[in-house]
Amino acid sequence: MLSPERPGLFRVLCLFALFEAGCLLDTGMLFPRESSSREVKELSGLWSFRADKSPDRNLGFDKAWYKSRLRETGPVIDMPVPASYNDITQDPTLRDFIGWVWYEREVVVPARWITDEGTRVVIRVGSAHYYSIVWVNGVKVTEHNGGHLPFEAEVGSLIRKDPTQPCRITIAVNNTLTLETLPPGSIQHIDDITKYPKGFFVQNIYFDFFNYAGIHRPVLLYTTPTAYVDDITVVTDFLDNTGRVNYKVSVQGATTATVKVTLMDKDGHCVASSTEPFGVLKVVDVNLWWPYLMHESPGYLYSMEVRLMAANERSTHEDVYTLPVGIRTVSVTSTQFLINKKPFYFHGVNKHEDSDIRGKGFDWPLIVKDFNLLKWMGANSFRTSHYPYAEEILQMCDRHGIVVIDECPGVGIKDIRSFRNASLNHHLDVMDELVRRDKNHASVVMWSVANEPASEMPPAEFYFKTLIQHTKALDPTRPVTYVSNSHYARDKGAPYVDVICINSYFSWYHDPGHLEVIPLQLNTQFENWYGKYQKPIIQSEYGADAVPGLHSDPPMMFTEEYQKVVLQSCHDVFDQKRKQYLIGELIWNFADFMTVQGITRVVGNKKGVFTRQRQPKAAAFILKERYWRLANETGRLPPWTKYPCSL
Ligand code: GCB
Repeated sequence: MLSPERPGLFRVLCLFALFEAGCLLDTGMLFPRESSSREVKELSGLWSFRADKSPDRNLGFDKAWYKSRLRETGPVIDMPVPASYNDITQDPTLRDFIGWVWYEREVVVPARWITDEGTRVVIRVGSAHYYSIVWVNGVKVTEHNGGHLPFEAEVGSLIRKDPTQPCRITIAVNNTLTLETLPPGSIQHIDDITKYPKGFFVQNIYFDFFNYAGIHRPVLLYTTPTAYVDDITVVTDFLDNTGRVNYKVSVQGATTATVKVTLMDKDGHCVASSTEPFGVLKVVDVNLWWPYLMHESPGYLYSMEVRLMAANERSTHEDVYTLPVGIRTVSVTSTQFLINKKPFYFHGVNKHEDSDIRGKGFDWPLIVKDFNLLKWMGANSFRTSHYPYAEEILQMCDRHGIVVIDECPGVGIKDIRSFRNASLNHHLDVMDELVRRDKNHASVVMWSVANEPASEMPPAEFYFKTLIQHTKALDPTRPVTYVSNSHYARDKGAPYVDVICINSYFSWYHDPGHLEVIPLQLNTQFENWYGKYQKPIIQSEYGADAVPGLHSDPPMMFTEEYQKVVLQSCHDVFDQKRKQYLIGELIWNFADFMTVQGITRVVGNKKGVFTRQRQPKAAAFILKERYWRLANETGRLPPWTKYPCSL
C-alpha cells in the first residue's frame, strides 16, 4: 500500500479518494466547537429516566411516553448524563436490564437562537448505546443505529414552533444486540417454567466486556448560521522541510459562498492561507506532528481557521470553524511502520472506556488520569479496543502525541449468520461513520475493522475483503488491519490487511500454568505469520489476569508474580523479533474492566496492569521500565527525558 517510493501521484490519488469518501455520507460530522459564529450548550447533568420494564418492553411506545413529560407517564429517577445507567442504582434488574430506557431533559434555549431565523440549532448526541430515537417536544427528529459514534439532527424549526415552551428532549435507548448489530449478540428466551421464572430471557454476547448502556457521551445543542461549514477534510504530507496540507471545505445552505482558509502555528502566526474551498497549503520550516517520546516536542498542532462568507435566500452569513491539524505521514513496508518516514515501534496498551460507577460514561478526571498514567509508563500508543472512543480522547492523543489504532465495534463476530449481507452492510456504514468522524486526527494512524472475528469461516473471506477494500477506498492514506487470533493458515482476511495484528495468550488460555512454553510458542507464532504473509506484525494483545495483592512464588496463575513473568517472557521474544518485522506490542490491558459474570471472571477481567481504580500492579513497573528503555533506543529523546525521569 502506502509506498514511500512513489509519493507524488499516489498521494494525489489518496487525497481525492478521501475527499470523495467524505461525500458517501450526506453530511459531515465536525466536532462542535465554539467560535464567533457558533455557540455550544452542553446538556450534561441530571436527566429524568425510566426503564420500560413491561414484558415486551414496548409500553413506552404504546403509551407514547415522548408526547408528555416523562414523569407524567409513571415513576422516574434521576440519571446522570453522560454515564452508563447500569451501576448507578442498587437495583440488579437495572444493572442487567435489556430493552428500552427513556431519558428526558427540559432545556431553556437562549432567546436569540429562537428569534434569529438565520441560526441553525442542532442537537448532537456524542454516543448512546445501542439504538436511539430522539424527540423534541414530542416530534421525532432522528434515530441512530449503533453505540460509540455521534449522531445529530436540526431542531431549530421545532423549537421555534412555540417559543413559550421549554424545549423537551426525549431520548429512548435500547441496548438489545442482534446478529446484525455491531457488536453482535442474540436474545435467548427460556420457557421451561420448572427451572426459570416466566418470561426469562438472556442476552448472549460473544465479547468480553460488560454491555454497558445509556447515553455515554455528552448531549449538546449547538448553533451554526444557516449557511455553514459542514465538513473539512485534511490530508498532510511533507517534502524536506516544507509541509503540505491538502484540504477540502464542504459548505451547506449557501447559494453563494467564499472561504478564507488560514493556517496558524502554535503562537497564532499565519503560516499559509488560501481563498479556495480546496487546495494545498504549503508550510515552510514545518513543525511535524511527532509521537510522544519520538521527539522533544511531540503532538505539534497547527490551527486551520476556515472563515466562510455566504449568502442564501434569507441573508448573508459568516461562519468560522477552527480545526487542529497535525502534519505527518504514515506508511508501511513489509517490515516497518513509518511515521514521517522514520520507523515507529508501538509500545503501548489496549484500553476500554470503563470505570467504577460511570461504566462507559465520558469522564474528564478519568481521561486525564489515564493520559498521565500512559505518559508515566512511557506508552506511546493504544488501540481503541473494541470500539471508537470519545472524540475528546482522540483530541488528547493529537495534543500529546499518543498514536492510535482506531477500532470499530466489530468485536465478537463469531456466529456464521453475522457474516450475511445485513451485517456486512451495517459494518460498512459504521466504517463510513468512523472515518467521517476521525479522518482529521493526526494521532489516528491505522483503522482496525474488527477484533477476533471467526475469520476462518468460509464467508469471512468475502466479508473482510469487502470491508477492508471499502475502508481503504474511504481513506487510502492510512493502513487497515483487523485483529486476529485465528490460525495463520486458515485466516481468510489476512491477505487483505496492511499490518498483521495478532492476539495470543500462551500459558493462559493454552497450557495454563506452563510459563515455559511461552518462548517457543510465541516464536513459532511470529515465524508462521511472517513466513506466510510477509507483512509487519503487531502483538496486539498478550497478558494474564492478576488479582491485585495476590502473591505466590514460584508464580501461580492470577498472582501479580505470574502476570509479571508472562510479560517478561514475552518481552524476550519481542526483543528478538522487533529487529526483524515486529512493529509493536500492546499489553492486554491497561486497566481491569467489567465483564459479564462468569466462572473465569472475578468481578471483571483482571488483566489490567492497573486496577480499575488506576493503581499499579507489579506488572505496571515492568512495563514502565521496558517502555522507557524502548523509547530511549528507538526514539529521539532529549537528555532530560531519559529514564529514570521525574514525570
Ligand atoms: C481477547 C479479546 C479481549 C479479551 C481478552 C481476554 O482475545 O480480544 O476482548 O478481554 O482476550 O482477557 O480474554
